[in-house]
Amino acid sequence: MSLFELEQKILNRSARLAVIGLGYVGLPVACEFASAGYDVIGIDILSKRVSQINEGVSPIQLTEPELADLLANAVRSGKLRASSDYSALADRDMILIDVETPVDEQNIPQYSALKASLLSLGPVMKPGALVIVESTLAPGTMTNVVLPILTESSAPSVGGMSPAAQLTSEFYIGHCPERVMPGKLLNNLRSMSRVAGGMTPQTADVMVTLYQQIVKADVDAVDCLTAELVKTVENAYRDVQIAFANEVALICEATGGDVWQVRHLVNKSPHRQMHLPGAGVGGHCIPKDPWLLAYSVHDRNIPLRLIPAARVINDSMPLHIVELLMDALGKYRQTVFCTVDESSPQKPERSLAGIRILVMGYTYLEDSDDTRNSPSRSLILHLQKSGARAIIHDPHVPAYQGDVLEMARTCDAAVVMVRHAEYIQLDPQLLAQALRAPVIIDGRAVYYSARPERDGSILRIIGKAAY
Ligand code: SAJ
Repeated sequence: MSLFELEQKILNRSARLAVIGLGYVGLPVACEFASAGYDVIGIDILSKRVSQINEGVSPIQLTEPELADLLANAVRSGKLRASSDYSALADRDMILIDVETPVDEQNIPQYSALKASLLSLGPVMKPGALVIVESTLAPGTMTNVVLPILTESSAPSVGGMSPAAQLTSEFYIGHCPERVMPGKLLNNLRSMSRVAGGMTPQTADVMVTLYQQIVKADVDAVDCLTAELVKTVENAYRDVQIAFANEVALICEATGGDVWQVRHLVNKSPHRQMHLPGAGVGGHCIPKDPWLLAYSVHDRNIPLRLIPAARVINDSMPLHIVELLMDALGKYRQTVFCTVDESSPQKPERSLAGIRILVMGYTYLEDSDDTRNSPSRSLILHLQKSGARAIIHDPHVPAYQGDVLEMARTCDAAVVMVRHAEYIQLDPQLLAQALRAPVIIDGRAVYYSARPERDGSILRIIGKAAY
């Protein structure tokens, strides 16, 4: 099939679509194209997820209310169905790939899911199919990984295809990186601009036509490398900006400043957008995309310093929270037990051994149920290494739901790791009174406006000097 024919099928809604990977990215995409009138098959290796979707039940709960209805209607209309069987893709004109592309401990991209989907798709896809990878990729991946694997896996077997079919068993590939955010999956999908990277300019143009059916924002036609660079750079940019804010927070703590006031006033200056300092950087995008970008030059002599350094700074913030906690608890002990280590009066007893710490927030983002790469996980490991016991509360994670004040009553101190609405509404004085040692470390400035009572409670806000 020619690209012109593909474009006509897009415009008259007769194009048959598929989405491989029905997670936070793939499922909204599949639903959106189905509700736009396309016949969509969703492929996922998790049979439970496939069954849920075919029953019209969204596996993504809570923070995406509209998605549940969109899915139910798409399935009920027969426009969307899910399967684990790749042979169902044999009649598909366009196949979108939305599988995970994480990095490992050495920050090397792990493409096993991507490669597996390409190896399964190649042999079944029909000649002239358009394959669009939406997963975030290290620049160069479309040319060096996707194209060779698809070429190899779709190569006609000697006896398997007629000579004519073998002549036309070409395919088209492109990269259109996703720009979703848990809690705003459908909103971002519909309203954020997209970059349509085609292996050829003509392919990019057809991709623009496809995405214009669901995206009410710019869809910019570029080549694959540019699309790979745009996505990884936009997130590396954010990571560096957050790291800058975090480093300024450390300076303000040490000098007696208030990073929140400094940030507010700095941002009044034109062309300044200082980001929010905090207890760390989590999620499925920001912690890994800078490493995908860096990997694109791993085999060349390009000395990357800023991008890796930003990752180190942001990944160190949970440990900094533990430092603040040790400092605050030590000072509390000084005031209550009047214990001062004579040998070093400036270094009060800082041990966390046997201490129970209430960790408030386990997701990586406020009012979301997404816990991927959560900074709280890193914090808890540090606490456990220090001999402390972490008691976790999170209103959006079923395993950690509960009455936060009741839980506080069993704990010695609290650390706020996520800016959940429930915590914003909680009176910090009630929290301090519930705790056995009224010590609160606030890693997201939730209680910035609070004034701790003069009853000895200690509220340390990241980026602000101790009272
Ligand atoms: N964070 C900070 N300070 C900030 C902003 C975020 O510490 O100023 C932390 C958050 O607490 C969180 C992490 O960084 O732990 C990531 O936060 P995020 O707001 O960037 O949320 P994500 O990871 O869902 O980011 C996604 C990204 N979108 C895509 O990759 C398509 C990001 O590029 C977007 O800017 C973001 O959504 C958004 O705001 O839409």
